[in-house]
Amino acid sequence: MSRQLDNGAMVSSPLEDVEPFLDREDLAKNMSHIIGGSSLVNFDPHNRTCNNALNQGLQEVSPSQSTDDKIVISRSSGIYEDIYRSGVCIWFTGLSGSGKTTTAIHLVDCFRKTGRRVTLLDGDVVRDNLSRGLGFSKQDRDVNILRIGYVASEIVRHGGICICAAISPYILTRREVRDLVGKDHFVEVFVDTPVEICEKRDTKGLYKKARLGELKGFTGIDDPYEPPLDPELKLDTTAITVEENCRQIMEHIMRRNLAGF
Ligand code: ADX
Repeated sequence: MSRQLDNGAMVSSPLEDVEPFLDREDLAKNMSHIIGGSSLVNFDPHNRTCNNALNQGLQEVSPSQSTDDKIVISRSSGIYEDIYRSGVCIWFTGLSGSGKTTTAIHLVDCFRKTGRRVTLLDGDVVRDNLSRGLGFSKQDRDVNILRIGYVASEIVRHGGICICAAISPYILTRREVRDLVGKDHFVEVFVDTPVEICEKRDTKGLYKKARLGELKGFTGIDDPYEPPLDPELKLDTTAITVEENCRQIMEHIMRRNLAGF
C-alpha cells in the first residue's frame, strides 16, 4: 500500500497491508511478497505462533515448499521474529527500595533465556530521559506513569515484552495504564515490601533525607502510596529470593499463555 507524506512524496509500506493473523494462504502470499532475504521462519497456523527458528536452526526451503500444516516464509532479519507472538507488560509497583528494579533486571534475564527480546522501563532511568524535568507532585508522577504506560502499550501492541518498574503510587493511574495496554496483556506485580524494611535498606539514602525533612513529598514517608487491591501477583522480597519471585512471575505468564511461549 502506498501513502503520501506531508512533502508529497509517496512511500509504500507493505507491512501496513498485513493483518497479524491472516488465513494461511493469504499469509503465505503476503509474507513471500513483503519479506525478502535468505533465512526462514516457520509459521504455525494452528497455534498462531512463529517457532523461534533462530534458536531451533533454520531450514533452507523455499515458499513453494509450504505444506498443509507448515507455511514457510522468508525473512531478512530478526525483526519479524516477534510479530506473531503475544505482547505482555509486566508492571511492577511498590515503594522506593522495595526491590522492583532488582526483580525486574532478573526477570529480563529470564525472558532472554527463552529467546525473547525485552524492554525494561525503570522509573529512575525514565526520569533521566523520557521524563526528565518532571518532579514528584501527583500531577508529575501521573504524567511520568502515563508516558511509561504509553510506551509499554506500543511495545505490547507490536508483540513485544515490556517490563516496567516505577513506584506508580496511585491506583487510578495504574488502572489507566492497564486499560491503555489492555487487561489481557497486563500483569500487575505488587512488590509488597513494608516501608520499615525499605527504610532500613535505604540503598540511596533518600529515606534518611526524607526523615530529616531535607526531601519533601517522599513516597511512604510524607507522600501517599496506594497498594493495589487486586494485583495479579504479590511478591515478598524479605523471605523469598529474587530467583523464586521471578519463577512465580514466569509461571503466571506461562499459565495464562501471555507471551506465546
Ligand atoms: S513515580 O512516583 O513517578 O512512579 P518513579 O518510580 O518514577 O516514581 O521514581 C522514583 C525514584 O525517584 C525513587 O526510587 C527515588 O530514587 C527517586 N525519588 C526522588 N524523589 C522522590 C520522591 N519524592 N518520592 C519518591 N521517589 C523519589
